[in-house]
Amino acid sequence: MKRSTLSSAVGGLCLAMTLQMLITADTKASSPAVIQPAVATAESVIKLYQDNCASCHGIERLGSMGPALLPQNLKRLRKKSAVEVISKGRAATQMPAFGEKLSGKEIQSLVSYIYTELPTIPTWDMLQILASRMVNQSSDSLSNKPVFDADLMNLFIVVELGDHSATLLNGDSFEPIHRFKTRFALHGGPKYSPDGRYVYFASRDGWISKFDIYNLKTVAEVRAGINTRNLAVSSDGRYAIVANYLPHNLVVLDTETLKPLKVIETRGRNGETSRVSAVYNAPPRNSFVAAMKDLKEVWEISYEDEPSSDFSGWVHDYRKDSGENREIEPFPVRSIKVKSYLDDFFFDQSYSLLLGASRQGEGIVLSLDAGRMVNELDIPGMPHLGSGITWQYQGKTVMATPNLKEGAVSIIDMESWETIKKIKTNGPGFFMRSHKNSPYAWVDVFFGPNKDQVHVIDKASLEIVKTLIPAPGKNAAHVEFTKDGRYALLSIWDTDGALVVYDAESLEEIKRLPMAKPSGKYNVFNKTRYESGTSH
Ligand code: DHE
Repeated sequence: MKRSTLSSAVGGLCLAMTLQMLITADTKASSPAVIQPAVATAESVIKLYQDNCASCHGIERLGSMGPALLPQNLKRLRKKSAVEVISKGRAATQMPAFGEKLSGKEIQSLVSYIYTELPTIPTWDMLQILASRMVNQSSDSLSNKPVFDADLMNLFIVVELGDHSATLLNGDSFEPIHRFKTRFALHGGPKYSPDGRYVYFASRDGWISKFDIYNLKTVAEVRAGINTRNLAVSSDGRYAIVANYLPHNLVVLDTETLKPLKVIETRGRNGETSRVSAVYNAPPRNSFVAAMKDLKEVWEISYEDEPSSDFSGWVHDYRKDSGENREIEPFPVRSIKVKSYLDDFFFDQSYSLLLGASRQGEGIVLSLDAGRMVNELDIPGMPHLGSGITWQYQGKTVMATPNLKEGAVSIIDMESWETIKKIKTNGPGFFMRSHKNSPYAWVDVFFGPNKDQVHVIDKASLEIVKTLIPAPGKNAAHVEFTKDGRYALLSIWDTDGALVVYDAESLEEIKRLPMAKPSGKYNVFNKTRYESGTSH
């Protein structure tokens, strides 16, 4: 298999020219090499793919709104299951069912097609990342004061998927301050700098955008991957890390310039590479923690200037020299073995425990300090731990997580790890939220006939006390609270949608703002303070 790299293309250029090329934004370099389909593939399959799959999975199968469809990204999906996914759709994703539209033979041929290697493995290396970088405005020419008047800690960014935009919202008046274009198909929560001035977005096709809230401008962008999961920002605000499905790597960026500092290939102890399920910042540890989709390993990546000795056995030792006096490179990796693949995870509030699960529901409690599993997590179905939250219940800390397959919210005691209660809901849910000042936790019913419902759970009695239907027939989902927890903001997830503001105590509607398929909303205070009721 031939590898195409930009570095070989520029191999003949002198260093000065190369550097110039890297500094200048090169839009051509912002797309991975165009891949020609394998000669042996029948034209009809290609047409079938282009007509039915390409709009979400990319013309070249490199992923866009949907994941890349290449053998190296489909390792955990048997061909038989792939037939099922195409025929019946995939739970908890935007993947529709094609069983009615395509014949069995057509589905089979599509499956063979997506498991066929591309003639050239696309690369997206350090040089390509650097060459994709665009700086729209230097920070020297921008004001250090906001160009609007508002409580800077009570601002929200609301992502609108309908027309690939975002709105900066005043969290006191609930008036939009500014609406701007984003990259195509953002996914995962945008992440703020610790002071809340900048917000970083990741799109599914790898673009990272830095938006200056004070000046209402996208100041820099870089394409960090071909098919991206999410990004995290370090506690000191100096670094961002991007988790990719394609290539199989993590990319560390300098947040000031968005220049790539390190590309960490996610190659495990068994020599195989893996997609990254997700990466998060672990504030007290000064590290990023990542779960792997195709490896039974969790990685911790230190961003300390002088990483602790825990990181001296960094993962690349498995492949390289492990001499005792070797210097530790920046962003060293510590790999912890786990018993199952982790598709999703979150932390306890001290960040010493990682609570993770595969989409098949094999849950674990991992001690990051001890570097080993300390308990099992009883969460069958398809838990959505990325949306897990914690609160105090009868003197204990409990965690709660919605389930993408079952109409239930599991409440788990974080000392005994026993399920205290499984609250039955009117269908599987995607997102769960609360706030330390609120007596309630909110969970949506994202899937099924009751997708227009949102349950409000009393955190003291663990009972559903109200079920809201803000827009009958339209998907209602994803809640976020204001800084003080007095108001809860909810999305009507529809092209002709809205953001609905509720009084979080009386549960009465306060305001409704029309929006284009608003998805997530992110409060600066709650996010930068890692509030226990919200995602991190
Ligand atoms: Fe997400 C966050 C994984 C499908 C909307 N989603 C996340 C995160 C992960 C994840 C790991 C946490 C990253 C972060 O915030 O930094 N999502 C997955 C999947 O594995 C899944 C099921 C399949 C997939 O397509 O990748 C999936 N997600 C979806 C959707 O279909 C949603 C509803 C629409 C969309 O945008 O594609 C969706 N995911 C979101 C949103 C967040 C998110 C809005 C941020 C939530 C938050 O409040 O932090």
